[in-house]
Amino acid sequence: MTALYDDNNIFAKILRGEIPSAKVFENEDVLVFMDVMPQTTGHCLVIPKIASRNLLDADPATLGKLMPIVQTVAKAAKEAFDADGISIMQFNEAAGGQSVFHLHFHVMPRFDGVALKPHSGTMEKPEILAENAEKLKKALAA
Ligand code: DGP
Repeated sequence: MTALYDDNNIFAKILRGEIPSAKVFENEDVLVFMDVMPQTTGHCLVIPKIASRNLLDADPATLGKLMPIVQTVAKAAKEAFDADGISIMQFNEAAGGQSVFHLHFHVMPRFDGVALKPHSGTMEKPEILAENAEKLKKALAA
């Protein structure tokens, strides 16, 4: 049986402004913000504003609005953090590694020879997240 969207998830709360986040970009369909437990410097998340649990229930039209932003943010993140590459990750259901049940794409700057930190590991300091959000905003504006 397919699980339903629960609007008490943490990203729905971020979208409603009920909890803070280090925002990078926003339009009427998409929000980009820093991952609070980054696996790499500059790790951010791209989410649709519309309620979608994950890739499995998302309307293709939602993906159509999201994916160009994933690409733009990936390019900007490579510049902003002088990265050697970018990993895009996306998990579906607990068995697929998902822990927050609102569709999101991870954008992770990668550096030669540097392994990713653990998934959902250590919380980053708010000031570092804010600093990295600013770097990414600047690269997006360039
Ligand atoms: P996953 O659902 O497994 O793709 O991972 C969820 C990601 O969301 C994980 O990298 C940690 C991050 N995360 C969890 N809670 C919060 C939060 O309250 N704020 C932010 N910015 N990120 C969060």
